[in-house]
Amino acid sequence: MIVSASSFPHHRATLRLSEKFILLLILSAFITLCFGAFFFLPDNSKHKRFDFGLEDVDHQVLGHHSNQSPSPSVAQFGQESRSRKSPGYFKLLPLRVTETTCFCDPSMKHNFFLNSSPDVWLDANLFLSSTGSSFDLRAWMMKHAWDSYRQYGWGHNELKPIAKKGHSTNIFGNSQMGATIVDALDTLYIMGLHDEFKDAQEWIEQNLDFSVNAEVSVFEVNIRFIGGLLAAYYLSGQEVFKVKAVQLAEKLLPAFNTPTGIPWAMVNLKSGVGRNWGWASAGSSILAEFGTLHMEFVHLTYLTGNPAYYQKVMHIRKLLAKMDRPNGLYPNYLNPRTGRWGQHHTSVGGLGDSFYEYLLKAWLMSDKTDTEARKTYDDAIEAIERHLIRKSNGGLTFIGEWKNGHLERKMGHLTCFAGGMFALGADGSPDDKAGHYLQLGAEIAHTCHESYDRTVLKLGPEAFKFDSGLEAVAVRQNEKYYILRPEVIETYWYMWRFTHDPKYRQWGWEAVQAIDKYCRVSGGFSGVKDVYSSNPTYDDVQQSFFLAETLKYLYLLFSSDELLPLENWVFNTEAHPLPVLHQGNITLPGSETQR
Ligand code: DMJ
Repeated sequence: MIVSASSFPHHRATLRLSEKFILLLILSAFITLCFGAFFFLPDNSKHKRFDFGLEDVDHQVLGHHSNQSPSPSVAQFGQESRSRKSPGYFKLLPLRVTETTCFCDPSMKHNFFLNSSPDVWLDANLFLSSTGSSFDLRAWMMKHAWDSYRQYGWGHNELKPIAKKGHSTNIFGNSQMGATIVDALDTLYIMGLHDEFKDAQEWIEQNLDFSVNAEVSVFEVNIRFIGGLLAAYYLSGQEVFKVKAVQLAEKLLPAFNTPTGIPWAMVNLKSGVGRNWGWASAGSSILAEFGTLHMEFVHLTYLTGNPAYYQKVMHIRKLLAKMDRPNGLYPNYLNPRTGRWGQHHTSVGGLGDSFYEYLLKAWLMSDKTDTEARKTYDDAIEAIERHLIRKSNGGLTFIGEWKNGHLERKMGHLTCFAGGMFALGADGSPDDKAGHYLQLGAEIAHTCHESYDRTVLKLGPEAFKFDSGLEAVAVRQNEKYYILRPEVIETYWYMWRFTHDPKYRQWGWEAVQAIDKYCRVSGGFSGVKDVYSSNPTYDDVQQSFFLAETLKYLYLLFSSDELLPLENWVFNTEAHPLPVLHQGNITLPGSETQR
């Protein structure tokens, strides 16, 4: 039945004055209500997924004010810092989450910067008594590294601080992709170096172009560029970083076009042609390279809704799960054509390291829902403990390498990250072994500190032995160098977060002093060729990871735990923080719940 207006008995075209008045009243009440809701209702809590930990942060700058009251001893350091909250600390306003893929309320970013002007974290003065001078990590180290690169190497991948010109290596192909700019972005942001951050963003907007004929390392470009851009995006909310990360990821995808889906080590960004390193066993891909894509690729799928990234890394995981593992260990080499292992070498240092790290972090990043990753990590660590971890005669715990059917009693600087990994993985470990793994982390931290302490420069060598009476010292000349690597400081920081034992800050401070004394030059910071020589020569490279990792971990080591809390952030292997995906298991296309 059709009902027309005329069929209503009292229909009329106009309203009486009193009716109009009542309508007006209702309308104005409604408008007042809307305004009230807009201004006074609490923030969009139902959409809030990430706590950025940037509220009430005690930002640190080492030293700077030498006119403070007498410093307590280093031993009091940890306890003090845990409880300290004073009006003297500047606050960072929270970066709020919006309902879609921008994780920060853009209107807050300005406030973030305004509130993060340099100030002093009083605890830092604890160190001044030993030096008698003031010290500012941001101004003295990060700014010096950045400004030098800005002046002499801008746009190049890295810097030659002695020659004072740009530098690059084959991992970035032959192209100037500003690796240092991208790698340093989030450190600049976290330290509140806003002019430098804006400068970097501008360069990225105008110059960062991936349509270049360059053959790059898939792994390096993933951890430094995609990881760096994603972290910068999550922290600042600036779309450009996400857009660039996705553009680059698209260029990496052809690397996965192999018979097995295990990616090539290198890919030409223009042609998409991939290949492996000439030095790798029988044309193999490297465990630590194809096994260190997971975090970034899951985030790419999360941000874009494109399942391809997620599927690529899950395919790698599934393939590895089906393979036999000698003694439960993962060899470092896997042939992407045949799907067979190459040489049965196993390492928790170079070639293997971050594969294990990413299993643990996949679990953490999924808000502990990716139990498959956790189980794989636990099984791998159990095998590593059984076959690779030993105690030296002098009582130092070390992680050796499995080579040619026996254990090589040698540990790399790279392996030192594992102390932090064990501590990070302690909570959630099977059979209630949390205490055991925290202890193992502490023992590795101790060993790695010894490797620094037993040198002339108090900087760690690239590799050190536990053989024939030698403990934690390098033997071969070509293992005596220090190239500004972060792993030992990374472990100090994790251990500090989990134990608050002041010795970790003390050890970090020793590293700061040594780097400052022996690596600082007028054109930036350089690696040194022999940490056992009192008169070392420089390698003349300021690595991009020095800004991305070494200085960031040092900064965090002397900062409050509330700055980037580990409950909410997971650091990729290049120290780029990515948020925990609290709903990751539900929202990821291709995850169990969606199939
Ligand atoms: C960094 O690029 C990363 O930490 C990587 O996982 C291993 N090596 C360097 C720093 O030493």
